[in-house]
Amino acid sequence: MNETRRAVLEAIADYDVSGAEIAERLDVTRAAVWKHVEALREEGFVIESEGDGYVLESVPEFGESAVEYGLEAPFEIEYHDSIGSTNDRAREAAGEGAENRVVLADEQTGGRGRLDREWAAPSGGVWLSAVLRPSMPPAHAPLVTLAAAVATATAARETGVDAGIKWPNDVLVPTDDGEKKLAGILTEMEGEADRVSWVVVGIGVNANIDAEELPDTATSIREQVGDVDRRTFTQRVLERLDDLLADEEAILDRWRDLALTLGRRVRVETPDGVVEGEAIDVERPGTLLVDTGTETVRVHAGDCEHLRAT
Ligand code: BT5
Repeated sequence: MNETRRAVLEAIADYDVSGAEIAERLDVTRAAVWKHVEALREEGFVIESEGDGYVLESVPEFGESAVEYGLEAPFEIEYHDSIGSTNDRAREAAGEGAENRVVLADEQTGGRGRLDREWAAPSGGVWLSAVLRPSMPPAHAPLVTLAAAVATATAARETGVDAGIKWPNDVLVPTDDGEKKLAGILTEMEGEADRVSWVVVGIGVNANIDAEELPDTATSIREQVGDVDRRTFTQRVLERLDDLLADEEAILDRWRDLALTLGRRVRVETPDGVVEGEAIDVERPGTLLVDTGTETVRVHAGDCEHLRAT
């Protein structure tokens, strides 16, 4: 949202204030103030004109200015009703020099999971990709994925959903017929040997979506607890993510608190073969420790399956 528009919004949110007063305060013309008010109305803000004053009556459920308004994290939002993949758009923006930009969409027509798997992303979800430029070596980037999982699971729990994390990047909900996936995370990056250039962290949350529109293994916030206010939910995810990235020590601690994987028997398909055993811990930057019975194996990447206890 442009600086003046943000200032106009903040002014009318505080109290009933005239266009002339806002114009004077922001050192712009009254016509400019009116233009911003009209643009905000088009985004769904209900702004009443009373006399020559403006009053903010309500904020839309979703969208660019809606999510930026009241957001306590330094992100600029780029919103699309429909887009191929927010990760693709965020990568493009990263290439153009963007930083702390969040590409957000109501629907994706070409959502991607890891290893180019398909990601179902119908209207009603929270599909976002953040362009970050953390000062860390590329080897530490998995921490960003863990932070995103923690931020998402925490925000989901705040809505009343019993969400936990499966290593490394799935947010799941335990149900009667097994664990169902509520959210997934796809981190992509570009960097040199010792320095990350950019990280795009893509977060997909099945928010206000009917379960029938999703794979059988998936669930949604709607299915678990009913519809959520996506604006506030998105703000909470981004605020938690921002807090965690500023405190790397907290990431693993919080991850352990939310983990469904630790203490479980797991089967992990890694690029070097299958590892089976008990998941005993996670260590920086996101390595899973598996006790196979004969040794402790450190797993850096792979697909993890929770097995039934034997
Ligand atoms: C992931 O991959 O879990 C990462 C998903 C990341 C999606 C976000 S949305 C915003 C951003 N833009 C993108 O284009 N992507 C990111 P993976 O662990 O590979 O899991 C993919 C598997 O999950 C699929 O093979 C399906 O089995 C299942 N799946 C597909 N859509 C799903 C959904 N909406 N909810 C739950 N599971 C789903």
